[in-house]
Amino acid sequence: LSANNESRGALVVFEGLDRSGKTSQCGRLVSYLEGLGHSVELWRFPDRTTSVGQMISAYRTNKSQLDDHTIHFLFSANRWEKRSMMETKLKAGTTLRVDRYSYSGVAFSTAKGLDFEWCKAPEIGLIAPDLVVYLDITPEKAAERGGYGGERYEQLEFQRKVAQHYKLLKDSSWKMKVFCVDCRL
Ligand code: NYM
Repeated sequence: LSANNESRGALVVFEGLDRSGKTSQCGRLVSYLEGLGHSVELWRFPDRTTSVGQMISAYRTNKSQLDDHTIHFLFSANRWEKRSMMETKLKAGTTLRVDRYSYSGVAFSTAKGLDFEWCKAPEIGLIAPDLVVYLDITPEKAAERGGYGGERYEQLEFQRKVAQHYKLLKDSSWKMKVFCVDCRL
């Protein structure tokens, strides 16, 4: 995809800890852009509508157990299975506002202790975002919002590790044009 092609839609990714406010910020951006007359769609990963997405959901709610490497590949496969649709939409001029993408894949898996380079490898070849908006919130503040539920990653200790790994990723310049929004207040 050529970033210089003016009729191409933009790929804007929102990233952050669980409960950082991605979903509401995404919704706001979509309404704003639609108001300006743009064609915009709100996507999210994991996409639970596919069979891979259903395997991911079962894992996240502790209905299935999977090796850390295996679930890493499933999250990545879930992005790959949407790649051609993503390309078609962007080429047709639709802007995609995506809740989580490769950065979640790498930040969450490296927080579990998997190797950084290994985690990035399956993401190579996916469409690079035009912008990644990182919603910067402390793990403590995020935990206060709405209370964590039964999701296996929604544990304060683990979210602290994820925050550290997001930071490493942000500083690593890995395909990221990051714009940080301070949500700590
Ligand atoms: N997650 C999400 C990953 O571990 N790897 C990924 O590649 C993606 C896209 O799944 N805790 C994790 C982050 C979240 C969870 O939660 C998705 P939600 O509530 O759908 O944003």
